[in-house]
Amino acid sequence: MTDFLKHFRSEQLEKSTEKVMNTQCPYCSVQCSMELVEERIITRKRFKTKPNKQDPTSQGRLCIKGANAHQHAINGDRITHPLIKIDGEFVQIPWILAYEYIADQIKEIQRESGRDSMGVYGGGSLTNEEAYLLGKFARVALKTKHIDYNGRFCMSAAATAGNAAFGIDRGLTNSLAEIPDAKCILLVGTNIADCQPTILPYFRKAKKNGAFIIVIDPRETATSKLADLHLQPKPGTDAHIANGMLKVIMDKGYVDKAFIEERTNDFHLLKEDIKAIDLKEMARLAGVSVEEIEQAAVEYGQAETGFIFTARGVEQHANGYENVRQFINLVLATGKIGKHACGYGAVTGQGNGQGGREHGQKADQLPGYRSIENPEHRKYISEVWGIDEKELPRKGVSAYEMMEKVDQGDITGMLVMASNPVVSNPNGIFVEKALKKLKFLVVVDMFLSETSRMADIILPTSSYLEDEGTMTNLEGRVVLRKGERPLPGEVKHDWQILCDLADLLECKSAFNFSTAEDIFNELRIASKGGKADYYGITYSRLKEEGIFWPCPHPEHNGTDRLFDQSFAHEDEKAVFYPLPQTGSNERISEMFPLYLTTGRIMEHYLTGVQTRRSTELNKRASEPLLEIHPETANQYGIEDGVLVELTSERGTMVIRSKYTEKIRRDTIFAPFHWGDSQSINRITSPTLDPFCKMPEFKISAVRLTPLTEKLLDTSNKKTDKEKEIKI
Ligand SMILES: Nc1nc2c(c(=O)[nH]1)N[C@H]1C(S)=C(S)[C@@H](COP(=O)(O)OP(=O)(O)OC[C@H]3O[C@@H](n4cnc5c(=O)[nH]c(N)nc54)[C@H](O)[C@@H]3O)O[C@H]1N2
Ligand SMILES: Nc1nc2c(c(=O)[nH]1)N[C@H]1C(S)=C(S)[C@@H](COP(=O)(O)OP(=O)(O)OC[C@H]3O[C@@H](n4cnc5c(=O)[nH]c(N)nc54)[C@H](O)[C@@H]3O)O[C@H]1N2
Ligand code: SF4
Ligand SMILES: [Mo]
Repeated sequence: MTDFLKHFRSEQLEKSTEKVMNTQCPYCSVQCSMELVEERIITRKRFKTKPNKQDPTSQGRLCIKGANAHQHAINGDRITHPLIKIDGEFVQIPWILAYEYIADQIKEIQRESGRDSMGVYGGGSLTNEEAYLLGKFARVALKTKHIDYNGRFCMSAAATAGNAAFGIDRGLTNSLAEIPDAKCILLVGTNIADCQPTILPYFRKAKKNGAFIIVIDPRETATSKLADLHLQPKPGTDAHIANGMLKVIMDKGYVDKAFIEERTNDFHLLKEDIKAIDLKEMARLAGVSVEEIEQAAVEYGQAETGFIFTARGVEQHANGYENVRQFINLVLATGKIGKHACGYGAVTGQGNGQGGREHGQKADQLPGYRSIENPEHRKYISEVWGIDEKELPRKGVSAYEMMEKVDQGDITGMLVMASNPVVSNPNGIFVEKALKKLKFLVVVDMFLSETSRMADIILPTSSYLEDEGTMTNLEGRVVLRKGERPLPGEVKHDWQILCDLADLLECKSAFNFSTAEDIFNELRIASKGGKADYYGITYSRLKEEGIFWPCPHPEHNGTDRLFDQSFAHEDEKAVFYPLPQTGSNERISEMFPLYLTTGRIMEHYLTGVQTRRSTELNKRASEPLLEIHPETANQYGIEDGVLVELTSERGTMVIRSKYTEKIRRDTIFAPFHWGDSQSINRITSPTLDPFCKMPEFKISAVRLTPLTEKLLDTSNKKTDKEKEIKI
């Protein structure tokens, strides 16, 4: 380097500035905290992330998504001004005009067709404060019963099962710190290595300490590499495995009779039925061997301590609720709960998937996990909100059912905040068509997503770097997210937008908040005495460690392990569930001969609106890939790496094939992180679980056509006659 260049370089470095922001990854439920260092060298900016070693959950780890999360927040695609659609084009509009237009539209729609003609659709990325405020906005400012959120597709099966079995829905019953001491761990339909990568070391440690790890997943995954035993069932058959395991556990005498007697109800309802089931039949239905079920049962049954974890692989089914209940039956029958290194966990998905499902975004719910149909709960919340109880709407319908109501013309206006329903709902083609029928759609987002681009108005919101608030991680630990970056352009926080709109809807006094902390202080009171009691948590208490709810008063240390002494039902007992009654309607047939299951890859997050805008992540995975066994592919004339059309009864989508021997021959797998013709939800089934309204994302009957062949064969006629093959 010449002296001149050396001199220039050192001057340049002198002129560089550094800004350090404390933050948390916006993506999954681990909520890994970090420092983001912004270096400015003359006009160039450079970002570096440093994981926070003091983080009690991530213990100083970050995954590839967290390390690159800022790339979407600083992306030039960010919407920084309100936009209104005029003649099909978005143009900037001042906030005040946008607000006035929205308020006028809402008033007109509600005058014309009643209060419930407005729908509100929320998301699990919102902070607790915003999720709480969105629920209040729907009930108090819009006075509509129609509110639900994307968590319906995420945690609803486990949430409903947890409430019914234990009387409370907190994803993990214990803190992660107890995992390394467990002697047997069942991971059912959960791919932690790709979906919550920074907590995988807890499981590795358990294995090192001698734990026997069982994975149940139709695919070999990065998680199943940890397994001592991997069962690869047909999608949708988990309940058969759980029931088979319970039979073995009962036959071999591993049941904890004292625990069942003292701490549970209804064991008698399933005892005889389980005795009568045929293990061979369970194995046949699930597509695994009797020996595998036996070994899993013996290992779990005889272990001194143990955990069962379930996630969307078990839950996103038409019988997802029952699936979860069958696994909880195993936990209860062996008494492995309420003590050290023993428990159950529904592995929460979204950043605030846990908190987002506690404070009133759900159709039937009020803050603190109160019920909107319970007279005492209604009275309490009406008082907190300063309204007449009679004014408080009753329960509405679930997320996908709202789309049906849009289609039927019962809902004609909608506010979407923090979701991309066109890509994440099942039966996506129908959903897109339905949303086109809306008279008015307003979307609050950071980007032009597949949904926001359909809006009449888009309001620009803050990213995780800018938005302060609390998040509740997968452990049930409430943590404080700092919003240290200044708001770009004219962007506002979600909560500010709700307060401003409420003002124009003549509800100013109920939405008179000037900070996120003000909202949290109201949430504390609204949740007081509820199941998800946050009353004892304050911003000043939320330092590095966070606090586990329930935390009923400011001197309380929070509750890291649940059910030590009692369950949360009135009689303090947990409840068994009888044999399952329901199942999937999806049948493979001559026309649709394969099972499709869907899920995630490490590099992308949900519908990809954020991660597809991260250069680094997009470089690593730029299109969806269909995982298919080479033998299956050969059968349908599909080469490796070619475009394939996937078709179900609902529609078609296009995807590139990727050979893998890690999947069952009767099953194919696709991620759902892409939109438009690459959206897998164009073909998924809208059948909902009757208990919790979870769609069956994890099973669709489909057929494959190589795209070139299809282009050549224009007739492509298949008979409508389907030969049913029972699952
Ligand atoms: N990289 C990444 N991480 C994420 C997310 C993301 O989009 N990307 N999203 C977050 C969110 S919101 C969520 S909900 C979680 C989801 O976390 P997970 O539930 O772990 O993720 P999935 O990939 O949906 O499904 C898990 C596994 O279920 C298997 N599976 C499919 N069908 C069945 C079945 O019938 N039975 C059984 N036993 N297994 C089956 C799939 O093969 C898959 O490996 O991840 C969170 N973390
Ligand atoms: N086939 C199939 N479909 C699935 C699943 C599956 O496994 N298979 N999983 C389901 C699950 S578990 C989930 S959780 C859903 C998720 O589905 P979606 O709700 O559609 O999730 P996202 O892609 O996170 O959409 C979030 C949108 O909100 C924006 N956003 C992010 N943060 C904020 C914020 O703080 N405020 C506002 N206003 N906007 C924000 C993002 O830019 C993005 O456009 O998908 C479900 N759909
Ligand atoms: S995606 Fe999840 S595991 Fe990865 S850094 Fe973010 S919060 Fe942590
Ligand atoms: Mo989720």
